[in-house]
Amino acid sequence: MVLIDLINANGTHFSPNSWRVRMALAHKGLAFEVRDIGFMDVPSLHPQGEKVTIPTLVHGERWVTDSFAIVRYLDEAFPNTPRLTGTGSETALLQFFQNWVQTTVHAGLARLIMQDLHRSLLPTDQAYFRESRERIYKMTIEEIQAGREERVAAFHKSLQPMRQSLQAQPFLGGAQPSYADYLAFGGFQWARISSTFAVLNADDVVHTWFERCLDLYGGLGRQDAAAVATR
Ligand SMILES: N[C@@H](CCC(=O)N[C@@H](CS)C(=O)NCC(=O)O)C(=O)O
Repeated sequence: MVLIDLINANGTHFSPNSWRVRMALAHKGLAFEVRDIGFMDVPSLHPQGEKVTIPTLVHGERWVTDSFAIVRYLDEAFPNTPRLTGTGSETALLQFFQNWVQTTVHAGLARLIMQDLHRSLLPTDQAYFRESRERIYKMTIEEIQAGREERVAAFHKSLQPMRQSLQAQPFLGGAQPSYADYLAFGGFQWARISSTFAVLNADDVVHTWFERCLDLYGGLGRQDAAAVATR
């Protein structure tokens, strides 16, 4: 299996949606290779010209794009490994949580790290990234991030649903990590790799949970992020 993943100028994997899949593969104990690309490579990736996004998993002849589709595929293709999606209603609830992660965690973090993220990208990706994000946000990359010191408290407040769960249990999944943990982890890992801005307070249970997630699977998250320290 080959995971196609984005790298930044350090050669570090930063994509939040790819981190979900990396953690899912580790949870299942599945080995994989990685093909490193930049944003500019995405449109020409698929041999028959089909539209793909990152992450994309290639398993033999099979191309699976979209992180949730990849995790469902892994559950089907490797039925003897620990499952991450469940019955119909469990999977629907996970998708609801993914929606919350996108609209609250990713959207909140984006406004705290956007300029740092832009600066961390491959030089060949920066013009495309600026143009596409400025079109979405209808403001400059600099304006997206501006005022973050004043806005970070509102972001912390928005995490209250996670905080309440994590005050009662070590993982969103309970005693053990689940795909819900990897969904939220991806966002915080994206911020950690792309920026030195403290998006969480050290005394926040969400911070403690994130550190716990970084320790999973032999410190998988810390290994890939090690390049940040040498930036
Ligand atoms: N729903 C998809 C979203 C994937 C996605 O948007 N990936 C981003 C990178 S994290 C991408 O491919 N962007 C291409 C671009 O912006 O040109 C998933 O969960 O995998």
